[in-house]
Amino acid sequence: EVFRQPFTLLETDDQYRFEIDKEAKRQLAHIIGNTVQRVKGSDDLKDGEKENYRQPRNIGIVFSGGPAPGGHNVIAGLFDSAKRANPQTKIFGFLMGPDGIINGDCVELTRELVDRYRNVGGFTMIKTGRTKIDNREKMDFSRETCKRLGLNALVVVGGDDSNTNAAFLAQEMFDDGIQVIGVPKTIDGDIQVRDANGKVLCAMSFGFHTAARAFSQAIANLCTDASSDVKYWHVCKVMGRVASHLALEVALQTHANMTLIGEDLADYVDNARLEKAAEQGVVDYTAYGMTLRHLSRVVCDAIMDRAAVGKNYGVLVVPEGVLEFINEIQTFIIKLNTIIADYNKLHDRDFHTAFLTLEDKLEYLRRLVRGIRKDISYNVWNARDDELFNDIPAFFQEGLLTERDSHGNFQFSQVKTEKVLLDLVKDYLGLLKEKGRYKVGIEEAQFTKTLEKGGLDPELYGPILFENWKQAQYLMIRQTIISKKTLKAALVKADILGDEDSVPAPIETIYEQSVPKFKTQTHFYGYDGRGSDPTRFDCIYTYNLGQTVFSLIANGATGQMAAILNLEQDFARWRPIGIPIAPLMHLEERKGKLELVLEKSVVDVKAPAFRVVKAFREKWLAAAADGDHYRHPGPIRFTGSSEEDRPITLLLNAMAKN
Ligand code: FBP
Repeated sequence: EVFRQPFTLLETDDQYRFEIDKEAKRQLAHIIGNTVQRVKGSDDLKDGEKENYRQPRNIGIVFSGGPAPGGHNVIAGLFDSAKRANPQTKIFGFLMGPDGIINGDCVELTRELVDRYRNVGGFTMIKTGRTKIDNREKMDFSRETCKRLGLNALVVVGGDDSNTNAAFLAQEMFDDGIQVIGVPKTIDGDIQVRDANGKVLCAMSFGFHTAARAFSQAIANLCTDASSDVKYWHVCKVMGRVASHLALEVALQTHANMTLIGEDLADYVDNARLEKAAEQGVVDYTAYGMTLRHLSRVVCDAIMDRAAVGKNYGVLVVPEGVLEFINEIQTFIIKLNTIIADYNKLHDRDFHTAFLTLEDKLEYLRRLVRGIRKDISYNVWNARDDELFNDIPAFFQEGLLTERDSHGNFQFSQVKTEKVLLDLVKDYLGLLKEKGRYKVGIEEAQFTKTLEKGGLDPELYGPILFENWKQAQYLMIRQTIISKKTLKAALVKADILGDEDSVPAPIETIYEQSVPKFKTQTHFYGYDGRGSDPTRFDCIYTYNLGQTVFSLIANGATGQMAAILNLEQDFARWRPIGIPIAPLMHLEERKGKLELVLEKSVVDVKAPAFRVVKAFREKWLAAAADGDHYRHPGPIRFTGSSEEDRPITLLLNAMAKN
């Protein structure tokens, strides 16, 4: 509605409050006083204002960070409204992300080019990159580029780190009169903005819905496959560098048997351990949060519960960033970040190029423990760390020692999280199998089928063998059958079989069927969903974001992020706004030191979306003889309305809004 009118204007909305970080006040003085702006439609403007609104402008736009479906429509929305205000306005697209700004590499976007990419996924039109404009030199180059192009405004389409970049650029170019506007992008869905009183300003970044729907379609297909050939556990790692929003949405969309939510694991409290410590008058802080081993046991329990009713298959969803929520891993990451940063500073050399092999890196850590290297961080890594670190598989050690991205983030997408977890699960299941606790009973009907498959007449052999079968099962449970040979020997000993050669065909399969095999297939849902064409929701959302960006620019704003209120409601009720970025920033550990960044939003375990998943957990695990409860959202649809036209987490969490 707002954008149907020929002009827009901004109105301060003073109902929102922010807790402002002292450092943000100091470093972002020009833009820290910004307030929330409502974009209103207007039929007419006063004389001077009209000219101002319609003045020809040069606007640059850049994609920053990972691709997210809908980015091209942000450009289209901006292009259309800018050209409507003045056809002389020029829009420049910076190539390859922030590098394009630093190197002055850009193209002017024509209508023909913009039209070609409307509603198309990816960031293919101008590409993207992860470079951070984080030092004086890069800042100077960027400023020079903007001035050389005569830019009135620069638009940064990106995630939390990119909007952090946008705030610093707005501060830097304030005196040059170059406005900088951010756009909340990321499939991870972790840019969700609320004010200090919990009032929602941005409920969801764009791209999240599409990626979640693409992952859900594929994972629902696996649920169908798993429950058809009933032999695999499909382990699906789902993107989301830190927050588990995508995994949560997938759980709601598919009802997969088990979905881990990192934030929930971090919230875990081992009450028994706390009580035991309290008896001794101490507080055991290790009782807070889940350990990796404990997590593997939780997964094992689920596998065993299903196995107990004959279901040796299932679908497990693991968020990419799950390890970030495991205490011991988080501690490793922080300690290693410090050690690597200290090394780079002290030796003026890069840790990752100085130590090429894993063994070299491990030796460096060992030398810190032995006190041979008195580097700044030698007391950060102690013997206990070394011991725990040596207990984890080499490929994971390697993962923990890989290079951080340019923003100092640990690159979870490079670590085989699912393998780390599965190896522990397999170890533990092996242990339980040995103890005879991981087993499955076979029903008479299933046994009859086995007889038929073996070419034996169930009528004739059934009554005899079924009697014996019970004994065999009993033996297996009691005597911990660990191999087929042992089973046969036990059957011979119990006079169920004459000798090993007279084993009837079905007995061959008894072992196969009664000692469950934990067979897995692993999948990674990430880059594919990022490249998907946007859903109708994301197409409309992003086009409106583009128009909002232009309104903010045309009305002189800077250091603001474009957003839309009421995303959970009908499109007609959406309200475009500008959110001040600086008041959202806080200090966070990056590359071993504290930096001012935009706060990431993780899953709120008290919010309705998670509470629903928690309430249905047991049902979806379906550890009873009746069927599973999978849900099939189907493919992404571009026309018509369907219950999937908005993220379910968005709809549920809106119930607790404001
Ligand atoms: P953005 O935050 O930049 O949108 O990227 C998110 C993401 O899709 C994460 O889920 C994932 O960890 C990361 O990109 C992987 O990208 P890369 O391979 O470039 O690190």
